[in-house]
Amino acid sequence: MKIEGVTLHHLRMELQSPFETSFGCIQSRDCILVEIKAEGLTGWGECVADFYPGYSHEISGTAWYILENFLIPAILGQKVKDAHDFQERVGHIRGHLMAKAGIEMALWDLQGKIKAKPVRELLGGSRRRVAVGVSVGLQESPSALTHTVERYLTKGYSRVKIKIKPGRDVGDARVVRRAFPNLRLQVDANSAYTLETAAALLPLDELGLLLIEQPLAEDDLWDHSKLQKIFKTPLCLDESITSPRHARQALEMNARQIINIKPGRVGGLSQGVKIHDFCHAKNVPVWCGGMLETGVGRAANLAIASLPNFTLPGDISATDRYYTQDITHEEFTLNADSTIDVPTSPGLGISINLEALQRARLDVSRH
Ligand code: OSB
Ligand code: MG
Repeated sequence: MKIEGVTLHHLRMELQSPFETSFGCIQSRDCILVEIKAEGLTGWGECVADFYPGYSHEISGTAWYILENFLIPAILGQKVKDAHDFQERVGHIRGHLMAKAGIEMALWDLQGKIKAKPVRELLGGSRRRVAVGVSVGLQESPSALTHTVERYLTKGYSRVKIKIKPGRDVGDARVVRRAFPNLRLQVDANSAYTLETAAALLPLDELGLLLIEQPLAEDDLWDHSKLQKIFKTPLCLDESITSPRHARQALEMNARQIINIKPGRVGGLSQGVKIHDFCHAKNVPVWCGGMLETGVGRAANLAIASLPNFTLPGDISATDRYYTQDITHEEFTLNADSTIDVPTSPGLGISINLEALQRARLDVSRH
């Protein structure tokens, strides 16, 4: 497809309630929407880099710079065959995986529209609906946490992840476990511990958790492999897996037993599929993480989560868990069995609410 134009939209979206993790509390969420024109069609992608470098060093500001100065020039006015062709063109640009993923997602959307097929099918996914859960931020008190979890259970979520940090870990998890003995429960530390301080988490092993997500540093595999030796509960890596190579090395050194795949974090859907395929061959389950995406990124997450080895529920919640006004016309809703339907229309299967987009927009740049 010949790339005729690329427009970047820098959005700041108000969350429906504050989201607190070990790296801070956010009330609004940045993203960059990438709009690409080719063959008379428009494709949309979402770059999930946020304003503040708490989850990742990559932020909306750096992604904007890299998109404008390096990634857009690598495709504008040129014929790009597909995602793999795109990855080859930008292979010499180190890092900036979220920026790359934003463009790649728009190319998938375009390709689906050109071929009149949903992205799910292009990626090789088969499921029509995907099992999902909800990620619950740190709350004011253990009783507020129980209350919030209960509210989500009432809505129909059957798997809950709670955020933890030093001093708010075993106690919080115990309270939730006591209130909901059969709940599929997991915790996410977002790199808040060291090998030494993580010993405080050992009592979690008695709570029947599905997994413990990313206890140690974002660039660490080795200490996770040491930590896994002393935990019965599977460790799951999020921040530490930024490429198929990291996924392979983590598996080889037993640094995890489960992998969280976020297309944005690993440089695009194509890279997510590679990690999925590799883990599938090794019998290591994966699940789809979330970055508080808009409807655009959520549609892409649903598409990839329809692949067969996504056997654990994803952090892909209904639209109303995130935003009172999303920028897609489509709203994602939770089915009674804690699943969300995968879009079936061509491409990502979403359309943009331009008014809502303009209201959330801080900056726009047309190429
Ligand atoms: O660590 O999984 C994480 C949100 C932003 C950044 C990092 C994470 C998260 C979440 C929310 O846990 C997942 C979602 O529902 O999108
Ligand atoms: Mg995480």
